[in-house]
Amino acid sequence: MKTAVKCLNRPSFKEYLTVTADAVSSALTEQFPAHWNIPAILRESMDYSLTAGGKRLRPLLVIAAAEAFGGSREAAMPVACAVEMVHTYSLIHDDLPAMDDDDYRRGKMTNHKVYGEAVAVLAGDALLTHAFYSIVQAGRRHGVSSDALLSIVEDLSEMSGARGMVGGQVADMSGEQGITGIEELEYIHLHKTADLIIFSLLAGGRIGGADKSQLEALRCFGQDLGLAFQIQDDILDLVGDESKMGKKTQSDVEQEKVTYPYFIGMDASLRQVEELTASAKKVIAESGIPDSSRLLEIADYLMKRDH
Ligand code: GRG
Repeated sequence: MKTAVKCLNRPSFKEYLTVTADAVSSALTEQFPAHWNIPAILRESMDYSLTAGGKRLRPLLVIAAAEAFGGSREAAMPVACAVEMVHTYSLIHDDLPAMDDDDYRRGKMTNHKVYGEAVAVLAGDALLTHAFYSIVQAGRRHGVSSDALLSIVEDLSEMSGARGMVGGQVADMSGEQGITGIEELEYIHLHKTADLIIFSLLAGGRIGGADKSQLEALRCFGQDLGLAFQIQDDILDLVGDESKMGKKTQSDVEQEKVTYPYFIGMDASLRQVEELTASAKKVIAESGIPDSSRLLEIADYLMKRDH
């Protein structure tokens, strides 16, 4: 009888997640070397949010996509750090009184509650700006081609800017006065959330040497995964609120933030997450990517996440 041959050298997915997240956290601490002359409060404020306990999902996607094509994680790391810095800036700004006015994030005081609004704005600005410096280091230190770097810079400018995450955030804020339908909600999710996920996959693919059709597959994978991630986030928010305040009635849900569960209900939202994840996995499985196993595992992990 044949027995399955277990690859002894291949870390489990859980180990892969932990080791990768730790490596990203450690690389992030090296982004602003001690000998750089930076005002202490700015350094502290950036560091506070960079080390506040994020899941490092976007860096993980950069690294897993690069490795899927045989690219090295060392070469991918500066870009992985770049996307985490953009993500961190967006969270700092999102929490400000002018936007969501939140006091806590990831169980800790928000950046502006600790350092004041002005420093929080500037820490966000500095993280966004430094992301582009970090991308360039992938070329300077690890030989990533200028061609790949140009496309990565172009993608990040587009996907984090007016046509991307910032556009999605503005649509979300305007939409709070009344989102007209699920298409508008999809626009918000696609840009506010999915674009940075798509960016991460494309950047990893470019570092690993993906061809045009493989990049397209990564884009579709990222889009489905990004939407699924945001719907799951909406679901987790609602479930979290329910566990704090008891089960909500349909009318409670209707008076709240306009989300997928608001439009289509909880069961249909859960089904949507499953369908989008299945469609994301299908596109990757059929793409001819040399080793897509980690990407597929990430899709399953995100669908089952509880925070
Ligand atoms: C201020 C320009 C600007 C944009 C803000 C990211 C964002 C856009 C707003 C945060 C609010 C929110 C719920 C956004 C949707 C994206 C999302 C689910 C972010 C949280 O990402 P995780 O779960 O966060 O990866 P961690 O804490 O793990 O890093």
